[in-house]
Amino acid sequence: MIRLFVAIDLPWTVRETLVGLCGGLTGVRWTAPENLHLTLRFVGEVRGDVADEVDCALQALRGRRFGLALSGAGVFERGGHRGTPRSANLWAGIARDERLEHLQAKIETALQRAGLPAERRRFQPHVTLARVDAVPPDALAAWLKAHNLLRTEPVEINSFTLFSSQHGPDQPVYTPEVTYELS
Ligand code: 3AM
Repeated sequence: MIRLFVAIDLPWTVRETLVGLCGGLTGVRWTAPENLHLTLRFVGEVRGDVADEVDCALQALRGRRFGLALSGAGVFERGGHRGTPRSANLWAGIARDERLEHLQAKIETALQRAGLPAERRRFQPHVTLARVDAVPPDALAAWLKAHNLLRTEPVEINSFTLFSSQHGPDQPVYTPEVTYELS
């Protein structure tokens, strides 16, 4: 079995900006610079033959290049009882771009054709900057206020990548398995 996801492997200029945001809070686990990515589709644990089907489907896809610009920051809170989140992620947002949405939709269609169940969650393009463990709400609000005006110039993205993910001692280890060119 192999754990896979489809993502944009971010150019170093974008990573540098993101790394600059990763600080100023305690009680969070910042994403390692090499792990920063924009997830297009989480695939999950699949058998080798399914991974081959996924690769074939992605090879056949014709996607267009697009401009990726960072836009704002936020927090996703998940799960939990009685208003206490089970987990929360801090993220940097991606400016709306039709070609990015189109690419994500094509990937979704291709993977369903390859036999994967449909993704139910709406696509909310973001880069996870940190997992939040225990941050005082005031400190989190101040961090968000300081960063939600973030805006960068678009950088052209000319490929997307199928990554595998393995547990690492501290952070997961993401390995680019196949890169697909955009035209
Ligand atoms: O890009 P982000 O960090 O939001 O949270 C995981 C990460 O997303 C997500 O896939 C990306 C690469 O690991 N992920 C992990 N398990 C997941 C699951 N069971 C998941 N997404 C959906 N369902």
